Amino acid sequence: MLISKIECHLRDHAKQKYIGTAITSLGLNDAKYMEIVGQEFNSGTTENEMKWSVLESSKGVYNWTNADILVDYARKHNMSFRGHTFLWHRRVPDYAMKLDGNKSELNKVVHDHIKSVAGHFKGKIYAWDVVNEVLNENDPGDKLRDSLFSRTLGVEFIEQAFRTAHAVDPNAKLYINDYGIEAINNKSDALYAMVKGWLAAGVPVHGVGMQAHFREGSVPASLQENIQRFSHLGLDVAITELNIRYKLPGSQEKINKQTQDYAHAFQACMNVERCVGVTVWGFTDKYSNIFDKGYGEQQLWTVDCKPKPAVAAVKKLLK
Ligand code: 9MR
Repeated sequence: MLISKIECHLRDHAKQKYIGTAITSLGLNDAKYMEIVGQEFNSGTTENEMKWSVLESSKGVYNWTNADILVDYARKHNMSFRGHTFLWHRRVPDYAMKLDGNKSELNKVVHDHIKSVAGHFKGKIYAWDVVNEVLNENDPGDKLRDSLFSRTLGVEFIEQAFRTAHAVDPNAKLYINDYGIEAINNKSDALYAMVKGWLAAGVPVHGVGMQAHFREGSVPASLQENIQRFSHLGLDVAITELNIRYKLPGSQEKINKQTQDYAHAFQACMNVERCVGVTVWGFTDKYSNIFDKGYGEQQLWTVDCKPKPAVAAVKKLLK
C-alpha cells in the first residue's frame, strides 16, 4: 500500500501559491537556518544581496557571489525566486548618488544597472521588484517620494525601468513594491491611479507588491478588498515582506494576537485568486533586525529556530 507523503511543512500546504521568505547570507553557514529555508518555503528572495550598492559598490565592479549562492540554493530545493530590487532610494552606490542633477548620465547608469542585473539572473527570477518605495512615506503619501531618481529623472524613471527590465527578461513578472499601501487609503489610491495609467499606456507592469510590515493588531481590515481591487485591474498581487512585530517584552497574549494577525494576512491573500503568494521578510528572530524601536519578535520562528504558534495557524488555513 502506498503511504501518502506526510505534509508537515508550509510549502506542502500551499500548492497554488508562493510561500516565500527573504533569505540573508548571514545564515549561509547556519545549517539549521538553511534547512528550514529549503524545507518550509517554495519561494525565496534575497534580503539585501541584490540591492544595487551590494551588487555593484563601484561602477562596473560586480559581486554576484552571495546572490548567486542563494539563488542556486533555492533552485536546488525546487524553490522559485523573487528579485529584490533594481531601484530603491536606499542602497544606491556612491557613484550613482554623485549623478544627482545629471539626467543623461544617471539615465545611462540606471539603464545599465537594470540591464546587467536582469541579464545576470535571467530565467532564474519569476518576479522582480523593479522599483521599491517610490511613493512618499509621509501623510498623505500620495506623492512621489523625493529621491535621486525622481529629482533627476522625473516620474518617467519608473516607466523606463519597467520597459528596460521587460526588454531584458520578458518572462519575469514586473512589480512595483511599497509599504503603507496594504489598506485602502490615500497612498494605495495614488498607486492605483498610477498603475492604471501605466497599464493604459502599455507599460509592462504586471504586479503590485505589498510589503506588510505590521505592528501587532494593525493588519488592515481592508487588506483583502484592496488586494482584490488591484487584481481587478488585471495585475498580480503579492504580499512581499510580511512580519508582525509587537512591543517588547512579549507575552502569551501578544503571541496569540500575533498568531491571529499572521493568519489574517495569509488568509487575505489565499482568498484572492490573483494574489500569487506571501513572502515573509525573514522567518526567524535570530537574523531579524529591529527597525521599530522597542518592538520585535516579528518572525514566524523564534531566535532558536522553533516554530511559533503562527506557523501551525498558517498551515491550517493553507490547507
Ligand atoms: O531587512 C533589510 C535590512 O537587513 C537592511 O539593512 C535594510 C537596508 O538595506 O533593508 C531591509 O529590508 C527592507 C527592504 O529591502 C525594503 N522594505 C523594507 C525592508 C525592511 O526595512
